[in-house]
Order: sequence, then C-alpha cells, then structure tokens
Amino acid sequence: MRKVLLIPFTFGLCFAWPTRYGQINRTEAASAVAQRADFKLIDQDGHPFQISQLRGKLALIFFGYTTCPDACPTTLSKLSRVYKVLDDSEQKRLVTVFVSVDPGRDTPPVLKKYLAYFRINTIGLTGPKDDIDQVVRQYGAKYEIEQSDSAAGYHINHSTDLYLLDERGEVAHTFNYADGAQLIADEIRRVQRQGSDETKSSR
Ligand SMILES: [Cu+2]
Repeated sequence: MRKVLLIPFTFGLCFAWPTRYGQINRTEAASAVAQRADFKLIDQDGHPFQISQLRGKLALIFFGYTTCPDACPTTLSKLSRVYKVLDDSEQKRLVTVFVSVDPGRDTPPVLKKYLAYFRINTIGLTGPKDDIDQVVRQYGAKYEIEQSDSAAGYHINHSTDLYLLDERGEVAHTFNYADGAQLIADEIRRVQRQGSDETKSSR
C-alpha cells in the first residue's frame, strides 16, 4: 500500500534534485581509479559487506534513504521494470546496491523491510556515517540534510545518478534519473555481453 501512495507523490519533488545535483555530478565526477576501489559497509542482515564480493557480476549502485518520498521509490520501481525486461540468467548476474545516506534511521532491519517491497535482487548498505561519506565521495555522489517541521524531522536531498559496475567492479556507465527502464536494460545487456566475450577470448 505504501508504494502505491508514494508514487503519485514523486514527481513534484524529484526533478529539482536531479537537475541541481546532476550538474555537480558531471563536473565533480570521481576518477575511474577511485570508483574502482573496494569499500566495506554493513548489509541488511547486519553482516559486513565489501563491494568486491560482487566481482563477476554486474552491480547497479545508488544512494538514498528509506523515508525518501520521491527519487528512491521512483528509482526502485523503475529497477523492478528493468528486471522484468531481463531474462533469468541476465537477472542472476545483476545485483542492485542501495547505499543509505541516512544511517541514523536506516538500520539493517529497516533497510531489509523497505527493500522487500520492491522484489528485486537488492543489497541494502548502511554503516558508520564516515564510512558512508567516503563511499559517496568515491562515486562523486552528493547529499545534504535539510531540517524540516514534518514528523520525520529532516529530509535528505541527494544526487540520483545510478552507477553500473561491470564484472571487474569498474563503472561502465552512469545513468541519469531521467533514463528509462528499457535504456538501462539495454546497457546492462551490452555490458554483460562484453564481459562474456572477454572471458571467452581470455580462455
Ligand atoms: Cu531518495
């Protein structure tokens, strides 16, 4: 029910952000070397998780928080559509990684419950704020906390780029918030195909 209520609410708020921070992302894009670096946070089951554990698969990484009223539920719903376009074997080789920028509220159980709504293969990550901030910088993402009078207490404005990591953990593509499910699925297929061609030729 929550998902149904959130989606009509998304459009008024979300476009200001991608534009504002999308620009910053373009100009402050982290170096490819930095983006490739390993990082360690805590997953939705409370276990340590290193991004290098996903080598050999493709990963879609984005930054957000579970009480986000706009960009996060919109992105996760779009990714549900991406998974529907992909076949079983393509889906198995893809993992979505949701990195919370709100560790104060997004504990592992909160992340687990939230991500279960979207029925996609997702790892939710949280951890100490300093560790999260380091990963945010690594990818050239952005966020800022905005105090509000609402019951939630504060709102977080965050960049909405979606990073596609190839099988070696390198950023193969950065998607904009406006990119549609079909475009994302096509790019995932292209990168998966490239990965399997390289594996064949190195045999
Ligand atoms: Cu969000």
